[in-house]
Amino acid sequence: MIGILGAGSLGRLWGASLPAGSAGYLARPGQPLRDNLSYRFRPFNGPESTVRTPFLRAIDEPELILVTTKAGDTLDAIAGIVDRLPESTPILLFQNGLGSQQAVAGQWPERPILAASTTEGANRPQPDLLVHAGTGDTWVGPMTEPARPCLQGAVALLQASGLAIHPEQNILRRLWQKLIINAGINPYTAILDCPNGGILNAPLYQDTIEDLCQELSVLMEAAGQDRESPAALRQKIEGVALSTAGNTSSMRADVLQGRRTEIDFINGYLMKLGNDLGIETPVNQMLTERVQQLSAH
Ligand code: NAD
Ligand code: KPL
Repeated sequence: MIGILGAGSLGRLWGASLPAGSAGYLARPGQPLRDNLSYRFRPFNGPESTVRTPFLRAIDEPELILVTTKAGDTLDAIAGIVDRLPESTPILLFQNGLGSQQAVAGQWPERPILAASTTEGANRPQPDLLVHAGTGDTWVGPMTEPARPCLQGAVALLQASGLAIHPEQNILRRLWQKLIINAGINPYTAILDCPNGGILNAPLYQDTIEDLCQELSVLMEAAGQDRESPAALRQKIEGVALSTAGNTSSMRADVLQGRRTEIDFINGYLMKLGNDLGIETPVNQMLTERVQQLSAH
């Protein structure tokens, strides 16, 4: 049985995609016990159906935990359930950005902590409706030493979902690549209140993207990642902005719905890294502060 911590969009996508009976949600400590969670599922292709996924009982011993909370909730969410898990149970983190993964690995270095980078897209236009809005790929890799021997087993369990899952020894590299894209698209969409493609002609974007990519390039190299030129990073950011031109980014969606954004784990993470390494990051700082002003922080 796979345990899912965080029954939001991504957690429900896993609940709907894994074979019936192979996954269940972990209740928050103190949450009244329910038998199951029932919701409508609109797959990427095919007809809508109703999914009913159980809540795990105290006696259930999940063989893998998927953590699908927002980055800012992740440490507390795991702290709430970790004592009931054997030390050998792999914990797989699905958060966007960086910072939360290192915090969890640093808190529980003796546990098998894995991280995923996924380009699957799921959202909930209504509380009881889960939409699989975009199919993609999911890479899974180790964040702590004890996770290395668990990688293939975790990937095999997730492959039963039919989604495209791949093992990745260097998961930090994947997370950095996604971070670059999110840092170059998400805050602009939130500040400008526009879909991803709408940022490209906006003066705010055009006036700052070159300096942002310069900061990203220096930070990546200082963090031990392969050096990529500012022009190459800009090309990647604009390629994704164009290929997802009509999409509402997760950060814009959070602002529109009055939810806390993940800015502290995207441009905020980069700003903090710059502070720690003595690298100036004025554009990351400006974007972080402007998004923080828009949402509940
Ligand atoms: P979401 O807000 O829809 O879901 C998070 C869920 O976690 C919520 O239901 C919330 O109530 C629950 N939660 C919070 N604290 C908890 C706790 N202590 N115990 C149990 N549950 C708790 O967010 P999401 O869109 O599912 O995204 C989750 C993470 O996955 C984010 O970091 C996001 O960036 C990343 N991600 C999401 C998608 C996507 O398509 N939705 C794609 C890639 C990455
Ligand atoms: O990952 C995304 C997000 O919205 O968080 C992008 C790539 C910007 C697609 O919308």
